[in-house]
Amino acid sequence: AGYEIEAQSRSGYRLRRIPDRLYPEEVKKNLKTSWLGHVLIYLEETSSTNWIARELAEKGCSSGAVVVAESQTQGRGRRGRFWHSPSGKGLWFSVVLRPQVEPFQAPQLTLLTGVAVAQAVKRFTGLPVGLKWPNDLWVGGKKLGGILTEIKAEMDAVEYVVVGIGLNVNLENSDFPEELRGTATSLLLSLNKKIPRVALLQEILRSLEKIYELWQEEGFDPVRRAWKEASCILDREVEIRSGDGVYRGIALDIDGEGALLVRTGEGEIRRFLSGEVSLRVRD
Ligand code: BT5
Repeated sequence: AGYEIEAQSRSGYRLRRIPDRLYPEEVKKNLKTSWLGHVLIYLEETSSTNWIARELAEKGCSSGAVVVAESQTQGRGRRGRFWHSPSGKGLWFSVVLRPQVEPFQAPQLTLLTGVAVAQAVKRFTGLPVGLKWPNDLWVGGKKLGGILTEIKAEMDAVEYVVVGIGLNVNLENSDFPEELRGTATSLLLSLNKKIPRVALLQEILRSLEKIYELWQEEGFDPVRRAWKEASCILDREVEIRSGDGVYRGIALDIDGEGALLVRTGEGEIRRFLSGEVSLRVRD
């Protein structure tokens, strides 16, 4: 399994090297969460951890079950886009949650997860991560990670949510396909050093559990405040594609439900529940 053990007659054994793998035994050791990640499925390679998490949820797994993979062959972004997930280089994982909320509140989980990941990365590496509404993690104008939230719900109650997190940790430039090299980055590229993935994953799971509990107890308000602090789009000029329209304006705020408010013209403020935001660079 990649553990290097030295044996010496009469003196015993010495563990010389722990492999850079997200083995559940390693992740669960000193995890220090109350429930998140206590059920943890590890896969060397899978299609998409979101798919596996969904299957688990359908079978009735408890809230907080986590699926991690070293690599994904069909990692997904939103609207069927791909997520590049090379082996052993990133954190590609999904969490099953069963929040007591109505379906319209579920998108708040994307924002909440962004806050959890940004805070964990900051604590662990010192690197400030910017949040771009609704699901992007940014560093230095490039994409460090993304979140894909999928829900199953009745009209008035959520059955489960699968939150998929992709974070580029130890990818070198050559680990990215040509078309992503100009727009994507990793912690390794930003910090110039390799980051231990097990410890970072533990930090993220602890952070996510804490902020999720806060959200369930106190609602979206404290999450909204934390999100605004980490946002990299507020007060900036943005272009947003939503439905079949493209709008330009200043990103003003997110409201009490997590929708983005953009001032698109004199006195006109538009509210977006979904969309693609890009920052406009003035020349
Ligand atoms: C996202 O979608 O950013 C959500 C990504 C979620 C990935 C996780 S990994 C674990 C779980 N299992 C899955 O199958 N998915 C989740 P979106 O905003 O639609 O961005 C997708 C776009 O980001 C693509 O069209 C590419 O341009 C770009 N992209 C793809 N892979 C990337 C990478 N590794 N780093 C940076 N950008 C990437």
